[in-house]
Amino acid sequence: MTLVDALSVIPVGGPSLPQERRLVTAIPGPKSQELSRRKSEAVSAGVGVTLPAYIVAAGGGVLVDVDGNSLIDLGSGIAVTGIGNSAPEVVAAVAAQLAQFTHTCFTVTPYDSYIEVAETLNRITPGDHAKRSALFNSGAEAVENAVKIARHYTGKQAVVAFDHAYHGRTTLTMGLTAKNLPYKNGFGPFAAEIYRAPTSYPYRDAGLDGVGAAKRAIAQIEKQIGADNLAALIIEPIQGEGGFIVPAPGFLPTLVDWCRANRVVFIADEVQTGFARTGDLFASNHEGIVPDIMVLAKGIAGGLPLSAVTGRAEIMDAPQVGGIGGTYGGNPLACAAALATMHSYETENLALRAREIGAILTGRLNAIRTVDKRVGDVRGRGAMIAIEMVDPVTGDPDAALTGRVVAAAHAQGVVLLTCGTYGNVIRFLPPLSIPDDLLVEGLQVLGSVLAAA
Ligand code: PLZ
Repeated sequence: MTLVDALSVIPVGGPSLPQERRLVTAIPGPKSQELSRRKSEAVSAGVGVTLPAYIVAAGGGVLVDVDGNSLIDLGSGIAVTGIGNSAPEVVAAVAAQLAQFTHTCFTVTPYDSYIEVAETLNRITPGDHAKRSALFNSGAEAVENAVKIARHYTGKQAVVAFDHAYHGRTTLTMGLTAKNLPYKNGFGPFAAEIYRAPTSYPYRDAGLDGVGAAKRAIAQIEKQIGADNLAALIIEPIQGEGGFIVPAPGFLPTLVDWCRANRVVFIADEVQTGFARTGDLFASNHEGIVPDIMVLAKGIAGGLPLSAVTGRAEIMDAPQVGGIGGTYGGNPLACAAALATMHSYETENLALRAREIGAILTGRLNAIRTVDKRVGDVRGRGAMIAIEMVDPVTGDPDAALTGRVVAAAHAQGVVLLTCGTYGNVIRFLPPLSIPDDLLVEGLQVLGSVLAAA
């Protein structure tokens, strides 16, 4: 068999894939380029692509493309495949469910796996009060439902989101999301009764501590909205798309206390931070906060589309029967995947693995920062770490440098993502199944492309 023949045999995904970076063509290779041409003819131009290498198999810490290149995965499909792509326990659980039934609609004729997912979420999320959960498909859909439930429970309408927030792309969630391009531009009008408050951004907030930042936000909310009109405050415990912004200590607990004193529902959007990613099962645990409602998605089901709203029983039970639902929410395949995934998070101590990955990331990235002042900040928790690229003299965001570095890393076979309101943050979200040596190799590539940029 020639090399070309060997590469034309599509490998099976999962952790048994060779855990190596292997470049056999330029990135993207000829087959990917042909698919990009078909994409532009067939797919809406509004659907963008970060790295146009078309994938045929993935697992452990690699993505294998149609040209036979093996790329180092430092993105997990945006923080989704925490337990790895095609993790064997997920494959087995979904295959077993696939042979039984694929769909009934839980709100027509139900099945037990939906209940078991809800029971698991109620048990593992912060707080030992009575809880209820409801299941949906996407993060945005879950955010929408969290807001609907909070409004119904409080009888109030206003919702506060924060600077640098990201909560989705639907009409309600676009309004909650802060950044105009690419998410909102031209898609208005946005939903009513959404207000924005200042956040805590320690790198750019010099001198303002967490309690001070919370007081600033609360003063603005009280002046401009009034707690009597406010149903909910929604916040990501670490802001994801906005730039991996970890708020100063005291910020989140002060907001939670104010919400509780004012009958405002505190919603933690843990869509990106959830499920072991930050080195704890949930980022709220690092802050010692107990949200009234948590919104969960991404890492919950090993790559299958599932999202959840979990919250205090009295809040979650407020809507009328039939008021919450949807055709696919809590699909049986996604529930089977979620049960296998959540079982692994608990029994394999993947939070510890996230902390180990975090130690490698922060150690190497801080070493780069000490010699390259264009790396202004290294921040994040666990396997959710980012660097903020700046002009070393003025401290201004440097989006152009960020773009050059990431493009060069892609060409070297390392899947890296950016984020940040100013487009100047490079984020690291490796699958927790990545071997150490592959992670280190990815960081070495980053170091060399940065030095050359
Ligand atoms: N809340 C905190 O991070 C999704 C967006 C990718 P959906 N983030 C990735 C993109 O460019 O569309 C996200 C999030 C937080 C909500 C969402 C929305 O989750 O599953 O993409 O709807």
